[in-house]
Amino acid sequence: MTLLLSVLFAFSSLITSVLTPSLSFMSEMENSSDKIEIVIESNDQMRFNLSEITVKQGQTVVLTLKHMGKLPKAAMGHNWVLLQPDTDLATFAMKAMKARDNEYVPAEAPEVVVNTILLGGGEETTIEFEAPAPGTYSFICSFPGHYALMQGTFIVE
Ligand SMILES: [Cu+2]
Repeated sequence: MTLLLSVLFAFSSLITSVLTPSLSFMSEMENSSDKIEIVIESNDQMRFNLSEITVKQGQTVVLTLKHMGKLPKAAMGHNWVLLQPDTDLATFAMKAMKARDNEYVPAEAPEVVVNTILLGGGEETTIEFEAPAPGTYSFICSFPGHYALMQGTFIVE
């Protein structure tokens, strides 16, 4: 079955590459498998609009965080912090709270896989990173008091 599918796939790829100009074929491949673009919104009600994000191992993740609110960073700052599987969120949030000088991301934190800068209302930022090893990760906003409402699951398949 698997062999048949691969043969079929190879055949259809061949047809596609014959029929499609090679440049657009390549960019199609990039969007569908090598690269995934994610947009996550946050707001003045202290919420993300996504609670689960799924990517594939080795994919280049291009993640844009948008702050759709109006409140300034000092009052309603939001970031997106990806944490290693099994991180205790309450413990990490406590540590993050003390890292005010580093926008609430502890400088030496093995729990942090990757993070964005801290945004105020109306701002947005984009980060690009390689999807880590397969597993179930957590993401939070590490601004003091936000993680309880602003958290979600990041799955790498
Ligand atoms: Cu926040």
